[in-house]
Amino acid sequence: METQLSHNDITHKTVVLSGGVGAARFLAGLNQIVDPTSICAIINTGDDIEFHGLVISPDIDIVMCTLAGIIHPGQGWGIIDDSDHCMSMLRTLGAPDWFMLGDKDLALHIQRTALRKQGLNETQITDRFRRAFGVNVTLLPMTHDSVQTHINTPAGEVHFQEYLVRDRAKSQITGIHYHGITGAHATPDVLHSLRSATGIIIAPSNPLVSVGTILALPNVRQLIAQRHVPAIAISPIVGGAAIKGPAVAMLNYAGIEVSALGIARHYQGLIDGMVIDNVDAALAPAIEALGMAVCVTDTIMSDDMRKAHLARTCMEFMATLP
Ligand code: FO1
Repeated sequence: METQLSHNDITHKTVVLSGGVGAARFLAGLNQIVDPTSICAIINTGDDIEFHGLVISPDIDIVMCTLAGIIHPGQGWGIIDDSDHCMSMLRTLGAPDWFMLGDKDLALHIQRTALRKQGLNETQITDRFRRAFGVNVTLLPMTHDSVQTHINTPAGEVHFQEYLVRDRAKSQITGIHYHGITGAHATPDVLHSLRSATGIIIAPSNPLVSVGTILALPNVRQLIAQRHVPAIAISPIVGGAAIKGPAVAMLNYAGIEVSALGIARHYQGLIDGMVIDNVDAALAPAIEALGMAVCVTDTIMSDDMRKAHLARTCMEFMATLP
């Protein structure tokens, strides 16, 4: 199968496996400290949902809008200085309003849906959008096939966004499923970027519902495990808690210890090095005993300086790995 993008955009890059907010903040740091055209993000699409007939790709939009400098800084999703006129009108009409689509944000979903109807795939659409926003990092949706993360709860099975946003992550998790994964394929651009990567970084994203979907696509895990370049992961768990999102409940459900050590065990065989926060320094020897190098640093990306610091530390750490 042909790649969609030019080989220049997907060859010899630092490839970052990405979910939403954590990955976006890390990529914003990388964007500051290396040539953005040397970075390629493979982005989870398992959170995608259709709402009001529109195709919504939250993780792609979160990464793209963060790099474009137009993300709502407090939320980490949605657009800065957005309004909600459309949503309040929908509410008046009795339409579902649990998934907030701001007026400016709606433009992305309207245009994505229109381009899909014209026959463009998500790689082409994302590339068009990111160029329009002046983003120089290559953004690759993980697949063109429909993969939807669903969560089983005692009340039944719900879409990931229903679990997270509508039900506020309050339901007990009794299962996590990637619907459609069996017949899904990573895009040719994704596979090419992994084959020719100069280094691979697993962003501090949810290991199950963000990175897990990417790794579940045929050939992706094998390509990473068999690579000849360094690969590292940044722990999304700091001091036994998740920086953002429902990772703790999901890790507990999956029987993965909620610690940087648990994350290291989860990625064992895929990575050469693990980046953990200063507060977890005591876990370093146990992680090293798994056969990987450890970098202990500040992983809290609360401002641009800290994002750049983490990105620089990760690049320097990767350069020390064989
Ligand atoms: N997160 C929320 O907590 N509430 C929302 O209403 C909401 C709407 C939304 C709309 C577009 C979009 O791109 C993201 C949105 N998110 C919202 C974020 C999203 O639910 C998740 O954070 C990601 O899927 C996880 O990465």
